[in-house]
Parts: sequence; C-alpha cells; structure tokens
Amino acid sequence: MKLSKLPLVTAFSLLTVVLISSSAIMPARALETDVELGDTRTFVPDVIRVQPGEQVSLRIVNSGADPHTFTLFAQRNALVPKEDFTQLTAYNDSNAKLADIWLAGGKVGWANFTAPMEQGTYTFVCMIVGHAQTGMDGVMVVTTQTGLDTLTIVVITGVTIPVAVVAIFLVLRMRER
Ligand SMILES: [Cu+2]
Repeated sequence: MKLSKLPLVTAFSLLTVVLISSSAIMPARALETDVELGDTRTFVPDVIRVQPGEQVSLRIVNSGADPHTFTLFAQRNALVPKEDFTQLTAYNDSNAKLADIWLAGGKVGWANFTAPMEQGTYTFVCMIVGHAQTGMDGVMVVTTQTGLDTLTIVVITGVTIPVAVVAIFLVLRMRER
C-alpha cells in the first residue's frame, strides 16, 4: 500500500467505527411499550429499560378482573419496603412518583413521563393490599446501555471493524494494480 493511501484508509476505518457504534449504541429518543397487569399478580414485563432523559409512554393494560396499580417511585436505587403493606403505604405517602396509574379490571391507562437523568433502578409496585407483598413488583432500569449483551458488543467491535479495515485495504491494493 502506498503511504499516500494511509489517510484514506484511516478515514474509512473511522467512518466504519462511527456508523457501527451509532447504530448499535446510540439511544432511541422515545420509548413506547405495553405493561400488562394480571390477576396472577404479575407485571409483564417486570423489567423496563429506558435511556436517561428519554420520553417514556407506557400503555398500562389491566388484563385481569381485579383492580391493579402501576406505581413507579422516583427514588433511584431505593429500598422500597414492598414486603409490608403498612410500610409500603407510608413510603407511598411520603415519596415522589414518576407514575401512579390505578385501573379497574379490564381498563387501560397511560403513564407518560420523562425518564430520570440518573442511571440506576427505579421500583414499581401494585399498591392494592397484598399484591406487592406476593410479588407484584418490578424495576425500571435507567441506563445508557442498550439491551445488547456484552458478547454482541465484543463481536461488533472485535470482528466487524477489523474485517472492514482489511476489506478497504484489499480494495485499495487491487486498485493500485
Ligand atoms: Cu395488583
């Protein structure tokens, strides 16, 4: 390879890196998804991943016959006393919430809010007596990470980029002949 081609190869490589990382790692600007509340005292899903500062729209669907709530507390990494209804009620009365949707059986509501900027976990529970105490709870995870696991990221950065660099190098060599 001629030395004069070096800036071109570098530019192509950098462009490849930027394109791949922006498509894989850059956050979406808004999240809109369903959360289903059921009489088996479950939230589906019970883990919701959002980006810091993201506009979140959750369609809360009570698919059961019993009343349920989607009550999302605003305190980061808080130890919400969900095991004890009296303590949970006291906590609920004295702490800020990002969402507090109460639904009769079969009803649908919306929780619209801006995700906190602070990364961490934020607990949500059902505030009907006995429900959080028997497992009706979940977490919203605020993170800049996508749902991609480490292996996927390693494959993207460790395989795709070197392959792209080699491909560009080979194309340039062929053109020199
Ligand atoms: Cu419930």
